[in-house]
Amino acid sequence: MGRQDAPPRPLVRIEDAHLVAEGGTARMVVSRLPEPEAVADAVASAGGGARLVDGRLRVVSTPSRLADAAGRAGGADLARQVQGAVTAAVESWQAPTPDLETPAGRLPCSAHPVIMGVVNVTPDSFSDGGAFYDPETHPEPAVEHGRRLAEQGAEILDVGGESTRPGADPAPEEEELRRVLPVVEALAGEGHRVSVDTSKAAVARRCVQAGACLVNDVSAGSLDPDMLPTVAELGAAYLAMHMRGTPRTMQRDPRYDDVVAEVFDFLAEAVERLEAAGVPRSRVAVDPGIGFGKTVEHNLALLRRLREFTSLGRPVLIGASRKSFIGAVCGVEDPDQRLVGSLVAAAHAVACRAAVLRVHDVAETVQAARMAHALATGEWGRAGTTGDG
Ligand code: HH2
Repeated sequence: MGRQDAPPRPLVRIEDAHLVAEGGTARMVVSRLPEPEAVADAVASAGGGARLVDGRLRVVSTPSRLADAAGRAGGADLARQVQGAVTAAVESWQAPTPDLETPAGRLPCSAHPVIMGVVNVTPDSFSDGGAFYDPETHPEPAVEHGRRLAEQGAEILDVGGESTRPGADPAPEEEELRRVLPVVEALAGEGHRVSVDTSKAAVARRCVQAGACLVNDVSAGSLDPDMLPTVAELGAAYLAMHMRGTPRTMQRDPRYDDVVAEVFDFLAEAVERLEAAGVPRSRVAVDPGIGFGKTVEHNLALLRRLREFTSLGRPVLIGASRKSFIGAVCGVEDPDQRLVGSLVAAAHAVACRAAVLRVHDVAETVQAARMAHALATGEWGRAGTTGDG
């Protein structure tokens, strides 16, 4: 049976599971459930609470009671699928973040928050456009900036040659390569862990061949059909981000019925799509895409309910640094002046179990993230070390 014909597996998102001990109760939402009305009725007839919202079943139950209800409504196969999906989601909600496998070794996401330093090699990025890119002196300012961020505690350097700020025009492939390739080569050559921020398969290919270990694709493969097969072939790690439309169009009146549900389902399906293309889950991280086709309210909802994304069982990256929703909330026009708001957002994301923070201000974020992690987990001894990867 081709993949197209395979029935979709239920997707389970845990909303809250404070009560979960062995077999305890969780508040969960199940998408892509066959016959959701029948399952909702079966849950209700067993005395449980169930509600259908946009075809998604919202239920307070235990994994086994929900599986029993699915069995009564849809037979043993559905019961097994639901049991498997719920158990995996509850386990991911409770367990430490899984590490990310990369060709440069394991990125240890479970031990402490990982800081990804932004190395923009663009003339037009929203917060630091042109600061590290001048065709005359290229690539030295960007390489020097990357070195400095690594010294300050960045464990990954994210090199990008195309601005994704709202309304930005795409950079031609040759131009993007001219910007990023020498920077990737130099930083990876010095032993730094490098990711390349690109939506173009050809750029990803050249940069991975030059030593990048992670492809950070804000389009999750939607802008270039060659992207997923290329990543699979190269054996690189991959970061799938949610975006509505393209950078040019994404801020034109974005609307969602339920932004958390829709972004979650998109990322879950992206993980499945990647797996089908030959990129194993162990090499995939996910990102809800703060500011990419979202209003201030959407960004706040995604951040407030960030922990729900741990049900995906993959490391979650957050890129909130200096973004305009921080400017809107705090009344700060200049992106350069949004440090305090950015640090609060970073600390909140860590408390909600974000594994990786993509930031411009590395030294300050290292301190905020260490403190937030220590407060959330009680662990502090190993924060900021590079682990054993
Ligand atoms: N944000 C930007 C760019 N790339 N990648 C991921 N995974 N997540 C993000 O939130 C993200 C990203 C935008 O920030 P910046 O690189 O500073 O600006 P610009 O795109 O204008 O270069």
